[in-house]
Amino acid sequence: ARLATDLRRAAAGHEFELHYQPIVNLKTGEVARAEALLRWRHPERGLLNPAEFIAGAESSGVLLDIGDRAFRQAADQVLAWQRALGRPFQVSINLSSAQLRDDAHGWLSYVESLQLPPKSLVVDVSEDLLSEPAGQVFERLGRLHAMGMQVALDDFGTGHSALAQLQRFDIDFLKIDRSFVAGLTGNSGDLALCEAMILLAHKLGLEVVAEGVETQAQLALLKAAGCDHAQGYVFARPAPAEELLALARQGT
Ligand code: G
Ligand code: G
Ligand code: NA
Repeated sequence: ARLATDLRRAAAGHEFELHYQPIVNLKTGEVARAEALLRWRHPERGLLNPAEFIAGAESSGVLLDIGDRAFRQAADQVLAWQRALGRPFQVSINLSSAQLRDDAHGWLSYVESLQLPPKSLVVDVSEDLLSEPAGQVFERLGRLHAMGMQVALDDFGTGHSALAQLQRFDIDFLKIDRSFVAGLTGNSGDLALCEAMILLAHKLGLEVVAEGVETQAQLALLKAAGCDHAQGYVFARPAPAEELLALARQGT
């Protein structure tokens, strides 16, 4: 209850901000997209990562409000960057399954009102989405696509989804969970799993983003396996919007 009260106060007081991590196109080296990640600038505890508040925000229902504000902010940001860069740029933003289902807070209508250029936004949803009743999810993904947005399946390989569900839903990107990337250079079989996920995704017409890439050795293995995009500390940590713009200008 204390956390819920804190979170509501924080949302109203604009204590939440978005940091952005570049997503690098491994074929061209270009930074043409970034992932928006929520941070809580707590008055006493400093800058907090989602791990420290998302679960509490979700269970207390406050995440619908916080996530909605974050979504609007990311949509405004992508427009500003496209104007500053004079070229297409894409921002991906995380949505909880509850947010995707519930548009009571109006994030979808807000984005519609902006009339963003196609492919300005990617919605990152968890693999658990695939176990939801198909009708509702179809309808929602259809509306996102009709607006020109794309959809990425986050943390792929860690959930409980049946592979059969993958081809039933209209998804554009598959994001390989960083736990597989972390094991790439060991003997764990993670290299085989990454290669198989990339092959599967490509067969289904999806592009692949590897998450949590920390070393040049991991990067080289992913490139050799045909991975399309990567993000991680090897390129940059999540950082405030100004830093992302500088990276997007210079490429990598
Ligand atoms: O930044 P960090 O790696 O700690 O983020 C971890 C997770 O927090 C993300 O994978 C995502 O599930 C969640 N998250 C981050 N930003 C947002 C956001 O803006 N909205 C929602 N709903 N979840 C977010
Ligand atoms: O679940 P999601 O993919 O949104 O998680 C992103 C989280 O991972 C963020 O909290 C971000 O700060 C963190 N992150 C980003 N790049 C790296 C990385 O290269 N290594 C590790 N360990 N974490 C990363
Ligand atoms: Na994500």
